[in-house]
Amino acid sequence: MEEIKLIVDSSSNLKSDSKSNLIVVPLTINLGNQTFLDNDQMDYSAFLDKIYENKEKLGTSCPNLQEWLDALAGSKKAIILTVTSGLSGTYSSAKQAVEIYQEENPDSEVLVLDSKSAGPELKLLVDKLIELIQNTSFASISESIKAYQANTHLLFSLESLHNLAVNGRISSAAARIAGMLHIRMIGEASAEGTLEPLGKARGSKKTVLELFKNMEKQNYSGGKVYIDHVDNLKDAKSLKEKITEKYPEAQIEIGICHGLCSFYAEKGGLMVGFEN
Ligand code: X90
Repeated sequence: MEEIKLIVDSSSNLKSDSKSNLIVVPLTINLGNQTFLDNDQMDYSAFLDKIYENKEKLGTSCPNLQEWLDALAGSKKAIILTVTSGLSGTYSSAKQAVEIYQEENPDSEVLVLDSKSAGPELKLLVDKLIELIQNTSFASISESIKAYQANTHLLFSLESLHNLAVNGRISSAAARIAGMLHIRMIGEASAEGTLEPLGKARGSKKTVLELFKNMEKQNYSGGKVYIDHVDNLKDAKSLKEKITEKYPEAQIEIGICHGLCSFYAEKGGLMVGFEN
């Protein structure tokens, strides 16, 4: 097996794992004049409270070139998977870093992939990449992962769109829903990797039902599912139960949103990555 480094940014809600040669590069969250690196040392729930205490300017920034270069250091072959280029400069900063890396290491090969998504859909892609690294040649990974990606999706429900709206990451149509009290927006990552509203729901039961309905609309039929939540284990569990009722064999894992996804999906948010 070739030694291939797998590098993903922290929008994936994953932790670095030396067993799979996986390195997670952090994005940064800025609350007023405080800066938080979205890494393993972050206390996500304390961070969440800070977001809501903070009345100053809130924002995020993509990893800088040095962070990518540090992650790439020493590798002959590497794969970088990033959060959607439709909402973040992360993909383009990774591309720039790779250019610099390859000038210094002309015989290195680096594949940079745009997930067109965030959170749990990246977990599916990382699982598949680990499998491909073990079973196929480096040259064929790009095509295989793109074929897989055509059959993975991201749905989400959001109780607040405040942080997405103030940072200009959603359209004006979606921003209008942001003002509605007690309404959750159900949405999907579009093919271009932007946030696409699909509908609204009131209360946990309706939200879970809507998410499940939309999964089936997108041809879900028992594939692998990752559900990442922001302080909302209850609804994550109900969704898991709902899926399991109809698809008892489905492999479903519940996880938590790390800093970047917590910042944008906000308290109560659910993100659902699934295969169809
Ligand atoms: O500062 C930056 O470059 C980071 C910007 C990232 C913005 C997207 C993060 C999304 C997190 C919110 C709900 C899912 C929307 C996904 C649509 C593709 C989660």
